[in-house]
Amino acid sequence: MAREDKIIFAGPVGAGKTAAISAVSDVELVKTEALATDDVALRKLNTTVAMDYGALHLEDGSKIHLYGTPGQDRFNFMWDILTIGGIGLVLCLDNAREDPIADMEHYLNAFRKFIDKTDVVIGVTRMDISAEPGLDRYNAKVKELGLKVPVFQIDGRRREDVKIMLLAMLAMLDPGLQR
Ligand SMILES: Nc1nc2c(ncn2[C@@H]2O[C@H](COP(=O)(O)OP(=O)(O)OP(=O)(O)O)[C@@H](O)[C@H]2O)c(=O)[nH]1
Ligand SMILES: [Mg+2]
Repeated sequence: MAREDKIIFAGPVGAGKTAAISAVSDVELVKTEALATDDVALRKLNTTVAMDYGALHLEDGSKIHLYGTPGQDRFNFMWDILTIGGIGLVLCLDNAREDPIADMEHYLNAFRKFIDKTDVVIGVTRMDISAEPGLDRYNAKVKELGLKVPVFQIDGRRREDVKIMLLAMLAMLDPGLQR
């Protein structure tokens, strides 16, 4: 049966949350971006200040609503608001940042309450820019934290990469579903 679900994208500034939702969305993206200031401006021009919204339409008629959070901690009040009603979390991590493994731990902790009730997948972006750390390092850390989370290498700009990761999450949530 066709259904409507909500998935949330989280992760640090520049990890590709807005890019990934934009790449995979079948509707025009609703963005709330502002010109970056302070240290964020060193990474990129624009940054999400409230949320992104996009949607993926599946062949069975289901609609997956996609919400992107702002990466900056100072907007973390939006994180709790945006997770309400969500069925899963996509954690995007920028492999070219200084310590992406520490970033992973930070965001898994920040969203722990939500993750305890739902599922999470990790999409590591920008591995074309920095090949290290490898996915094995992420997997080892996930295990150390006592979690079971699949880790994908994705290019946030590629629709297929993002779609495969989302379908994997939906299959985890509901293995009986035919898609
Ligand atoms: N080279 C490379 N660039 C990528 C990849 N994935 C995303 N990008 C680019 O990296 C940038 C990511 O920026 P955003 O999508 O705005 O990042 P964000 O996570 O929404 O950041 P905030 O909203 O500031 O928290 C964009 O310019 C993307 O086109 C990747 O795998 N490789
Ligand atoms: Mg963004």
